[in-house]
Amino acid sequence: MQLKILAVGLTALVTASLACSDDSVDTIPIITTGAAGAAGTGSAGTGAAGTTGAAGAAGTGAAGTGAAGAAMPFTAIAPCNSEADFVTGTTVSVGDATQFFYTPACLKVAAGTTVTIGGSTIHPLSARAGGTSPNPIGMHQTAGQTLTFTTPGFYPFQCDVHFSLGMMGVIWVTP
Ligand SMILES: [Cu+2]
Repeated sequence: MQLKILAVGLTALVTASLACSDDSVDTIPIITTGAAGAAGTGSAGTGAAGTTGAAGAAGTGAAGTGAAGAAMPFTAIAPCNSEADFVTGTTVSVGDATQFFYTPACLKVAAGTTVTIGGSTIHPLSARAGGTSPNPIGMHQTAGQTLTFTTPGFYPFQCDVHFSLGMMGVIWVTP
C-alpha cells in the first residue's frame, strides 16, 4: 500500500515537473547534477635526445628543441621557417635607421664557426626566446657581437626596437 502511494506520488511529481517545464523555459533554473568529470591530464611532451653532440639533452614541453647531434631535426623559428630560408656565411648585418631587417635574417654555419651579428644603438641586439639553450647571443647589445657557435642548434635573435616589424633572425649551427 505504501508502495502504491509512493508510485502515485512520483507520478504526480513527474507530471508536475512536466507541466512546470511547459510554462516558461526561460525562467526555470536548470540544475544539473551528477558526478564531476575527472580532470584531464596530459603528460608533458618530450623531445628525442640527440644521439651525439654536447647538447643532447632531451627537450621538454612545447619547444622541444633540445635535440642536437647527427639526428638534429630542422626547427622552424620565424622568420626562418624552412631550410631554404637559410644562407651560408659568417656575418649578419644591420642597416641604418630606415632598415628594419637583418641581412641575412637566416644564417647557416657549421659548429665552430665564428659569426658576427650586427647591432647598434638604433638596432639593439638580443637573443630571442625559443631555440637552443643556452643561446650565446647577449641581451640588449648596442654593438655587433662576434661569437663562436660551438653547439649545433638554432639560435634566434632580434632587434629590441623593431622585432614587432619582423626584425628577427636565426643562426642555424649544424653539426
Ligand atoms: Cu632595429
